[in-house]
Amino acid sequence: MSDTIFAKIISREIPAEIVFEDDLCLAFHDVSPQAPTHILVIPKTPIARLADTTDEDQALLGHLLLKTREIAENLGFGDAYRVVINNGEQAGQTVFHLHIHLLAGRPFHWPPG
Ligand code: DGP
Repeated sequence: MSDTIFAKIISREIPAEIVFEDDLCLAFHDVSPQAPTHILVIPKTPIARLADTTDEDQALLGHLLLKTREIAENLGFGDAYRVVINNGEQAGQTVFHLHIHLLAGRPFHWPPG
């Protein structure tokens, strides 16, 4: 867990285009964007999946969502954006460090597929 690609981004072992950072989280552009704007918001603490969180993570999870909202607003997408968490391999998760996808800048459809 501690040597995922995202842990290396947190420790600056590999570069990323960072848009926000505080004590609890880091946000940076996705290297393989699925929309004109595609940001990943991650906790600095190494949690592999949403499924691994507990009631003790309530404040952290709230913080991540509120920062996601703030980042969307700061980028000018306050009215239309999509927030996604892939949990587990079968749901499309490829990096096992919890992350929120913030996607914006194009229309989104439902169901997401
Ligand atoms: P997921 O499939 O939900 O686990 O999303 C992982 C995302 O991480 C995927 O959209 C691509 C992105 N990603 C993978 N490796 C890197 C990297 O080295 N740098 C950045 N910025 N994003 C990465």
